[in-house]
Amino acid sequence: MQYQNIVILTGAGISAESGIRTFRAADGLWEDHRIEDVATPEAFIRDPELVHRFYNQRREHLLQPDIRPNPAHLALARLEDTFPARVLLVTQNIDNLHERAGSKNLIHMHGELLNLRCITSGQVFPNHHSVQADRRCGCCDKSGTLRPDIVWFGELPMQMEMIYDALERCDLFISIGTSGHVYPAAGFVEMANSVGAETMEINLEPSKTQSAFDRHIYGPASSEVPLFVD
Ligand code: BJW
Repeated sequence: MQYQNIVILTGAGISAESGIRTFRAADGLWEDHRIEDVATPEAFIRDPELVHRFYNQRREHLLQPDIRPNPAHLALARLEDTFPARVLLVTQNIDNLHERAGSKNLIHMHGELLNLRCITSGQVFPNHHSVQADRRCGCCDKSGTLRPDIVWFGELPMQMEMIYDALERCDLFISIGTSGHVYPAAGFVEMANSVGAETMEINLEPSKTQSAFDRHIYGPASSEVPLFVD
């Protein structure tokens, strides 16, 4: 393979064919929920019960036995297996389908649905259960301090230093299944372009940032990603 450092960014579109709703489609999550009500730190202060209910429903859905990694997740894990140390996978998704497919060099830049964080200590706890807003925290023994370990609007995404470092060194950047509406992820393609990397978008339709990419593949991720990888 001609590439030494590959950064792959994934978004909700890669998990759509596993049965997880995207955000901005006509049947997407933002059709039923207002961002300001469920995905901001202010919403959590105002109505923690509502925010927990939103994430409880999504957690319960993710843990259904029929929700599994699809051929696109599996193909990315194979790519990493074939070229270890050359592939960094950065996902905006909070599901666990990449790790279940076998990806290891993985950053969840918008957090993880199966983790809770104590707002007092910052400690992160794995959690597969529904959460009530008044649940007592195991570390500080206070109630109301546990929040989903998710990056909401206005909050700093996770592990940004490591991501920027990888982007500065990459020679191939691939964006899969993301609409390009949310920053800073939507700006990664420009960073990759600025260091001379080849850039490619794989998506069902042209994204908001499509003009920034050198190459485009339009179609369902479950067929297009394996075709590209294998
Ligand atoms: C398929 C398919 C199939 C379907 N096959 N494809 C400029 C610079 C920096 C920040 C900003 C800026 N301008 C504004 C901001 C602030 C804000 C922002 O971006 N606002 C915009 C709306 C304008 N950003 C933030 O607040 C972020 N924080 C931040 O900026 O901190 C400051 C800072 C950062 C860095 C350095 C210094 C300072 C935080 C953003 C947090 C996003 N959180 C959410 C919700 C939480 C997680 C959750 O509950 O799940 O994350 S919002 C939601 O959107 C979720 C997603 O991860 C994110 C992206 O959505 P995604 O994945 O693109 O999904 P969709 O639905 O939009 O698109 C799916 C695509 O798939 C479509 O194109 C389909 O066609 C396609 N598709 N089926 C292939 N089968």
